[in-house]
Amino acid sequence: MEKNFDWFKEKTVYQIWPRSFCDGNGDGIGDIPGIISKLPYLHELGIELIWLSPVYKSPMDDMGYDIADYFTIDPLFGCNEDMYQLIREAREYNIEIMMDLVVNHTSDQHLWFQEACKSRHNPYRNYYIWHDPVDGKAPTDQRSFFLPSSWTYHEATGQYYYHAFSNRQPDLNWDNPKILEEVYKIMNFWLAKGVAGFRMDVIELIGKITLEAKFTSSKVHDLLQKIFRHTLEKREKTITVGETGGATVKDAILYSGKHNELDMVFGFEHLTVDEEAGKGKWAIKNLDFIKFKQILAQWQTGLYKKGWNSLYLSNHDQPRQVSRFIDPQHRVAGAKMLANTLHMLQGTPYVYQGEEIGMTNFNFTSPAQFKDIEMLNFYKEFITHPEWGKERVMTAINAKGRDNARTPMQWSSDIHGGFSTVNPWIEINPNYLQINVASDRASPDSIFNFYCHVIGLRK
Ligand code: TEU
Ligand code: CA
Repeated sequence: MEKNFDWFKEKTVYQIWPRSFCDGNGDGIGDIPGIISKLPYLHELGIELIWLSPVYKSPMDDMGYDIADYFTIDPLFGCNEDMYQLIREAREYNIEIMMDLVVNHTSDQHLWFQEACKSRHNPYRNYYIWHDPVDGKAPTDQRSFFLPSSWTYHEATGQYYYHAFSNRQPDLNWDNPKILEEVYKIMNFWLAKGVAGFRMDVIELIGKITLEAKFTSSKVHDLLQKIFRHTLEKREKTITVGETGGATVKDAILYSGKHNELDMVFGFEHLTVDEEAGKGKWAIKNLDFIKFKQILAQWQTGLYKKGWNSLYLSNHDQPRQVSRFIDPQHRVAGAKMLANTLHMLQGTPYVYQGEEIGMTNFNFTSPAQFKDIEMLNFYKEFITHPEWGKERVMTAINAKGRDNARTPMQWSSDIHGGFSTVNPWIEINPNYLQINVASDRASPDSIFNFYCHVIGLRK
């Protein structure tokens, strides 16, 4: 079989964050039957690939990016049969599904971690990263993405375990060859069920050198080549995209240029132009448009004939692009300008749910409205911080908080925006009365009709 590396190059990917896309069973939470009911909509938009954020069993500490069972769909989203039906029915619309592979860490509810915590000699102990206390404290002063420390002390066995994210997302120990075997099984299971490929969550971090944690090494390329050979290589048409927050153009060429690791990666460089260098997402500053254009150009020229680009401005971790890049009074024209800019570049474009109708950030006024662990922890830790305080924290959250992108999809001006028949799990943006699919569909000059046009043009 000759592997086809080009089959996806005229296609556009639509990212669905399932909890907020469409509620099919009236419990206020998006689900797979809801997604199935919207396949005709995605077909009308011209979509031919879906990146589906995690739908596996999870305690939802990080909204599904903390997986407790990689082979079972969480009952909140439906059952395995629903997933197989989605794969089948999507194909009838010439749409393939990419699932989200989250294997830098598991949930602390995963069987492996439950076993690992039973004793230092449990066979699953070194599926994770454990260290003795150093001078009675955590082994390093490494911060995690969501907490002041990346280490949590486990009383019962007297050691710390490492977690790059929440303490309920223990990192897997990729120095243990058994982890590769487990990941082959997970990927081959879903590939056999008919998924076309995967978006790979924080995949650069599996190359971390323990203790420095965030520092990545060439190890990630060696691991990805092994994964490619044991799962994707023998299949004619697959697609993968790696989430590589720290990647440069050079890294992107290594990941995507030799057709033996990934097809493309998500870089973040172009999305750091509104934060103070090296200070992280919450240290907001005026967006530097010149730098934004330069970075897009560098990735275009740098990857030309050497690798492949992903093209995105939005996802479930980023604020709504029209609120980030455009003055409110120019929302419609601005949304079209961003779409035109992105879709006329070389690479694979990603449309995040709601972007195609110009959905905006929410205006949070109280932490009672927050659902995202990153926002809740940031608020809790920094409102008492001498340099921050409540006002600066709320300004940063309204600019960059992930829940801005996680409010219910606005389908119509009906109650709850047509997302559900009951109160959604998270507040809907009150502007759903004006900004929704139904009204955009009805007006020829709408953002939605522009997206249909620009996606069609590429094809
Ligand atoms: O995101 C990884 C990542 O880079 C984020 O921590 C990002 O830097 C941050 O959210 C910016 O606000 C992936 C998933 O996309 C994210 O939803 C998960 O929370 C995270 O990994 C852990 O799985
Ligand atoms: Ca539901």
